[in-house]
Amino acid sequence: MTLPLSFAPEVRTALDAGRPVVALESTIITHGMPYPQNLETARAVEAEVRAAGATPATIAVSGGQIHIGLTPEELEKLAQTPDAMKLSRADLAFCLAAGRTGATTVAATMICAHLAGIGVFATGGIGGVHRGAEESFDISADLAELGLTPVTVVAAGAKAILDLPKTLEVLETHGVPVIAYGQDELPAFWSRASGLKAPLRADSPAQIAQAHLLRARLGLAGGQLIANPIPEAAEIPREEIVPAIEAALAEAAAQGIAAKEVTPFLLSRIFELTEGRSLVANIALVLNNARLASAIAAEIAKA
Ligand code: PSU
Repeated sequence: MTLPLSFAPEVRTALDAGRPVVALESTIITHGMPYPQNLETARAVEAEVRAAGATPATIAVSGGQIHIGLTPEELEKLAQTPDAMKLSRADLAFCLAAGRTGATTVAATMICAHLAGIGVFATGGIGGVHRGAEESFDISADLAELGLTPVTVVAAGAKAILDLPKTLEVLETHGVPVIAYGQDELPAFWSRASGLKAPLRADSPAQIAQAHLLRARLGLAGGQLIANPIPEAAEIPREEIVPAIEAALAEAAAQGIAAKEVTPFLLSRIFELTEGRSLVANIALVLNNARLASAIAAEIAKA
């Protein structure tokens, strides 16, 4: 049985030639942002990767195939499919078997990128330990995946809706290097500051690429999390975003929102509560992550 992977021609060509390729996820498109900003952002992120000299590979599932790179038409269609399955490790194979349409989270995108031979992936923010997890046990499968699958994930930290200290603890348990880029502090998605020191710090794409290659050489399972702070001009300072986060969390609790619905609910409520500012920041941080991921992919391709 051959792998159900369907490559966009430009991605196949780039991989065969050993040129830098950056994987991009699709849950951010279907469940992370409203239409049409989701489509505009997906296009802009791909353009950013190209401008940095790499080839973008947006990953999604449909028709029994994992698509590694989408055509403009496929991207447009996906952006208008909010009821696509939100795929993680648990439901990827089921979605393929059922022939359904699915958008890949960080966890599922890592799996697909690795199968496709892509080592670097850019997103907005990973999932993590939800607040109150001591009661709900709600911990994103993204964390365990980072401990299993050898892909370097560039994100703006974990989303600030989460319990960040507990998220760092779980990543440590899974042996995941959490590397802040260009600062000592762990960034918190919409804000550059979290009040937490990151376990590791890197100041150049070459250093991150070296660590990526050495992990493979050492036979270490799992990936790296690169926590890239949002650009200063786009950030929402912590004291401004925290009230919106608190309000959205209280509403989610009152409405009994659980499991896969939590993150999309919180993101969309924070969007409303900040009158769209959170989305503007989210778009800026994803573009910034796409640039850094492209630079890391270029260094790996060189080596
Ligand atoms: N980054 C964003 N917006 C998003 C996501 C990442 O800027 O919506 C998605 C990713 O797909 C990530 C998911 O895997 O949020 C986390 O969902 P959960 O907390 O349910 O694991």
